[in-house]
Amino acid sequence: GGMMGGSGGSFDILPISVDPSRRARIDRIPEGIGGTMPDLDIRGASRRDIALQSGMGGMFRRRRNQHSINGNSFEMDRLNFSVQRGATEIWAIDGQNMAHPFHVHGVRFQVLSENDGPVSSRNSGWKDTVLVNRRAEIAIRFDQPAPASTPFMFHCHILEHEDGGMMGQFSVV
Ligand SMILES: [Cu+2]
Repeated sequence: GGMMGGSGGSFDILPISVDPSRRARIDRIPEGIGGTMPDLDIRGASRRDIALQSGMGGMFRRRRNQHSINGNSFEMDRLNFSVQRGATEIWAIDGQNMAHPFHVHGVRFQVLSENDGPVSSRNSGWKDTVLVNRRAEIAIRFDQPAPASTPFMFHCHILEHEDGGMMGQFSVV
């Protein structure tokens, strides 16, 4: 196929040929630009449940403490948990029947499942944000350090949700 453009007729500007036999996931980086990037090894990974919660009174109201994660609305002085540097964890994210673009700072991750099923091709690569459409499991390896004084954040990327408290902080030590 090709893309068409111009008002005075149509012409090919970019031929695109998709090879459906190729995998969408990048699972290896050529040696010339730095080498391998295998899938995360999730054997023995601990599991963490992340519930993204919207309170009563309207899901899109921008009000403090309207939204939360695991029952906690964001507090600047709260460290929600600490992760061991170098560890790999599986986060089971529950969007509670609403779609939330979930973002984690300081890491890249792989999506393991969506709604207990296989991962869509658009989510098969390395991610720092994933649209959790009800539920998703992600695997994260925590390579970047973050002391408790300057922790990383994890949050929904809907502005009304994160401003309303759907955000937390974790250290990597
Ligand atoms: Cu949200």
